Amino acid sequence: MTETMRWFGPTDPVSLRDIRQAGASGVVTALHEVANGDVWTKTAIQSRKAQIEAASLDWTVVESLPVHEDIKTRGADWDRLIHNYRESIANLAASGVRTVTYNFMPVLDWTRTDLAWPMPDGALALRFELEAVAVFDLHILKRDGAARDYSSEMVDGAARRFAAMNDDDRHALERTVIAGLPGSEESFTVDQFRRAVSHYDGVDADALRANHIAFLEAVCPVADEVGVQLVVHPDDPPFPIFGLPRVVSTEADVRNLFDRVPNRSNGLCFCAGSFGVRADNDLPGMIDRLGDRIGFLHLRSVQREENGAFHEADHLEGDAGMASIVSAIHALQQREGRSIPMRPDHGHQMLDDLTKTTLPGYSLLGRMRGLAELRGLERGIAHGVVSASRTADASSLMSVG
Ligand code: DNO
Repeated sequence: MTETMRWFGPTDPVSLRDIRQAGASGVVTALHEVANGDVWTKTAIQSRKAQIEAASLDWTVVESLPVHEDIKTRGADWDRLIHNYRESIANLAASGVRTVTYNFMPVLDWTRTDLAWPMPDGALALRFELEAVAVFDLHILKRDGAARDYSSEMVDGAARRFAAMNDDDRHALERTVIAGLPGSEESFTVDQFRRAVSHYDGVDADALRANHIAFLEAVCPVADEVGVQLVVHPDDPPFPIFGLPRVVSTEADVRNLFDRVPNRSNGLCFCAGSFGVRADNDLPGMIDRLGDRIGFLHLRSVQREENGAFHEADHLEGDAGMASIVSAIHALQQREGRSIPMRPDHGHQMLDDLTKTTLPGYSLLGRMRGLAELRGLERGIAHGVVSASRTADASSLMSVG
């Protein structure tokens, strides 16, 4: 794997030097300062690239070139936005940046309900609870018909929970859900969020799928021509929330995209944490079967809990089965003779980072730990030290004390 770390640009509290010392050879970044829908110019791309290279790192992957809501809903501005998207792709290719991540999630990108969930060792993890989403949806957003989307037990539980919250708790939940997590590119007040959700009235899962395909059909020919691979990031979490459809949640969803738009630039960002929330996603099997389309890897593990909740576990723990995933990646790389860019996705807030201002999920030390563990796992597999057997569980290899 080509080891990278995400960097949010010059304002990121984690510096390029930190990333280099953490052991990455490249960064994954975006021109976050460019408004969603505007063209990324050659000059702006070149200048960011030069800054990265001055720190002896590569700009390995773009994450993300955001897809404007008017493309997702096929709104009035579609033609202009597609034109701009194509131009940004061509400009990136001209600067030698050839892997471009995007997502097709309506309104919200990744969503969590608690950004500081204490782990037994005192580190802080990100967590998602469907019941907390229900509290926001039913009692703060007050979305029409929302109660239909939750079980009656959850509706009752949400009512009790809302009643027990004070104003600060309610405000904190609201901000966590809709203020925008790092990289989300969008941030909403409750009114703005309500309006944004209403733009999807009449856009169901089938319509969203059709719009995704129309987007790919419009941009992939240009990407093919200039040698860029577009990699779609799966839905996080991989199921509908706030009544909004989500259509990149399973192997069948992704397979359908490749069947419908076979262009070679149509690729996948395999995010183990996002797909791994669903127990019906067979993660190593997906790597085997979708392998030639995988251009980028997000490695992270979630621990599933009851009632649609999950939290982010240590990279080698939780439900992902990381040893089997890295074994499948190793086999894919051997088969195809390539090294796939990988980033340790998120990390716990731990050690000195507990006293610093950090971006949720993107503090340095937790990700550095993840990168070190994943790198070690891959080296072990490559040297035949770690069994590549699909049943091997990395956590059982040594008892660390
Ligand atoms: C979260 C990230 C996502 C991802 C986008 C890709 O940590 O994985 O925000 O960057 O969905 O467009």
